[in-house]
Amino acid sequence: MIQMKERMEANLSGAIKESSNEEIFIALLKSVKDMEEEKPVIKGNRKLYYISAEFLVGKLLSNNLINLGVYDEVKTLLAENGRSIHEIEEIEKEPSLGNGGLGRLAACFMDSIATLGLPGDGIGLNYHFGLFKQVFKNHKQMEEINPWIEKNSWLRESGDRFLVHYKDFTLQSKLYDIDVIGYENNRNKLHLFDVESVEESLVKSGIDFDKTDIPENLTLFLYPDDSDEAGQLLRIYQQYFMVSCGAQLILKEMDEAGHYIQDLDKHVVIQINDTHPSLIIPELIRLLMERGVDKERAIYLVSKVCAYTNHTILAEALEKWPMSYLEQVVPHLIPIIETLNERAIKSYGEDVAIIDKDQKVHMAYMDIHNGFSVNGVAALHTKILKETELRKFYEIYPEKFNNKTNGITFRRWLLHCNPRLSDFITEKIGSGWKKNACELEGLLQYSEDKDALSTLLGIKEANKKDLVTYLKKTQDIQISEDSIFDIQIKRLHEYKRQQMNALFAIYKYLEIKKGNRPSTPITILFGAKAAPAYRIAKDIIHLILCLSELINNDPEVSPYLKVVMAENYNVTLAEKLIPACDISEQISLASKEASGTGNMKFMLNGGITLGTEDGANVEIKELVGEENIFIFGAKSEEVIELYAKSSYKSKEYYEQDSRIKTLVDFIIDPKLLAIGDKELLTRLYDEIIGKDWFMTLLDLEDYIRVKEEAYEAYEDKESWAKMMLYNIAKAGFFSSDRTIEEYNRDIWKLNV
Ligand code: GFP
Repeated sequence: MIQMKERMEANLSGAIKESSNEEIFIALLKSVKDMEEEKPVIKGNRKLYYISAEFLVGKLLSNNLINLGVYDEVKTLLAENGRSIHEIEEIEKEPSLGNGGLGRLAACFMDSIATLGLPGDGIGLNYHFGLFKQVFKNHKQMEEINPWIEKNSWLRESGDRFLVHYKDFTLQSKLYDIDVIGYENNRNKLHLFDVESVEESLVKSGIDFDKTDIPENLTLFLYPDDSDEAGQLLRIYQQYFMVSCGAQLILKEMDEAGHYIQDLDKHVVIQINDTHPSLIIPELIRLLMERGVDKERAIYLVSKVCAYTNHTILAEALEKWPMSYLEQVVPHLIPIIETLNERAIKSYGEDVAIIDKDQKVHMAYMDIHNGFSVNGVAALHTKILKETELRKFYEIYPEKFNNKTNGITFRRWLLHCNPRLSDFITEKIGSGWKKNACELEGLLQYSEDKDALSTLLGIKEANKKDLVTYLKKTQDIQISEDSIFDIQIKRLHEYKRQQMNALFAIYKYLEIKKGNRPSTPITILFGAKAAPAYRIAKDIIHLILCLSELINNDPEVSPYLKVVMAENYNVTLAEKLIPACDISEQISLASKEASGTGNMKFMLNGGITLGTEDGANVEIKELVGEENIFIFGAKSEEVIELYAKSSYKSKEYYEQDSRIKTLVDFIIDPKLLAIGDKELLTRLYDEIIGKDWFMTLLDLEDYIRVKEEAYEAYEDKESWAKMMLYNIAKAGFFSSDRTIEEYNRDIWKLNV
């Protein structure tokens, strides 16, 4: 095998010592791409296509070096030449091809699929500016473009080009591939489709652009604003482009492998990740018919090939496209969708129609009727789908429903992001856990070992120090490494309840003002982007930033409490925050967070969960036991009932609990109004008292109580370290390798 040293020499014009970080990065990129190309592509008689609007892959250099087994070699080579791998890593731009958990899950899955040696490619879009870049101005979120594609990147141009027909024009696709290397295994591909005519200069100020110029704007952004008709049409154009290219690629690969089209169901399985790719169902039927397959048979084949993953029960996130919009964009799909709808009604009645009375197409319903598997992403979520949200469908197709609790790749979320902890684990229990995550349980034998526990605390301290330095250097944020790091990082959404954490910050601020100082200072850290058109979410960010300004500049309070919101939260930042976390905030309203995956990342890195009984928190609790997690709040059955009876009135909580009133009133306290925007703060205040759709005030008191308990527990370092150890040892279940094994065993059936 060619050594990295030789590869680097071949790709660098000068010596490593004398080269710039950029030059070294490019040489490494080229060397790694060469190594990847030398790896065989994983093959099999049956292949998976994981189709998703998002693939939040994160930076790829270290990940790929680890999976290729050369990370240490490169690190040493660079160190011998006086260079640091971490500085080189900084050069890489993070592709922002995802919004949150959904996209990051897809990236973890790609890693595990290749690691397990399964033939499975990703299909998505090559957004030039990805999701927007978040900047804070006047304590508000502003959006800017987030370009990431450079001359030298991980993208490889593939020769494949397909024609995509719309009502008024045709576009030709251009395909880029990114290699996905399994850990000590071979190679799959992530296929990202693009269109040559895209014009980046179309974006004028911020992230505004002409939404009607489809050939020029199609792959500019992930999730362009769809608060108006033009935005919704653009999303349909994007989705159709992705699925049509994907379907054409699948059929091309069938041909190349010499398979008969009639045997599609033997050789292909398509996992539809959320509803954005659902149009692949009618498109694939159409393409099969174009090739002479009879309509009934085409519908049959597609229904044996497609499987659907649901990631949310929030009504607004379950896509429903008006027929009239589909007619404007893809009229050739209409007869097929109508046929699917008629068949569903004929067999099972109007109740489960795909097209509703308002002439809207329910994408999830189309998936359920015309796919062979429907899965939720955590035990509780799947239960809710079966019993409540999709009950009618579960009654018709009980055999289709199954649960696949999410997972995360330990390569990125431990080996790469927390080398100290990863080395500690290997030293204690050997390296088998890297391939078989359940071996982490071996750590439990150290639960009474004072040395091991104090080493664990030392690792956390060192990671906290690193984070302090990083935040200071990159964002000029000053926090104390001696404080409790209490972290909430995730998409900004009312159901995730960052606003409840902000109300806690107000409570703590007022307590300290009264002289009730915490034994250990507290740092409450947030990281979150709000969708540009999501007004309340942006108001919550505004509140947090105003609180941060007030609290951090108050000399009476700031030695004991800091509130910080890191700008432009992304995968790179998560990799720094997670290893340094003491308390992991997982405080969604029970029943609303399908799973969560941040909760798993924190647990694996020794963060202790403070959470509701929601999503995968429930499974974390079962694994670690009540004594190693802080649980609070209403349970999902209670919440579901409150919604069913419309009986939750936030105003009653506000009026009847004087502490709640004080905290909510503080949102419009003159001190905050002097910092922030009166209109925005008042709007949020009114929203919480008048609506509070995700029941913040229902759980606020219990949240304060249990969070105080967690802070108190932190004071006993040894028992805290034991909790950390327990959490790490029990995290093996959440390896995405386990999740993918289950998908393969129950749904994909590859290599059998
Ligand atoms: C969504 C759900 C999460 C879930 C992920 C992956 O992510 O509960 O863990 O999908 O299944 F909401 P976000 O939209 O929160 O990013």
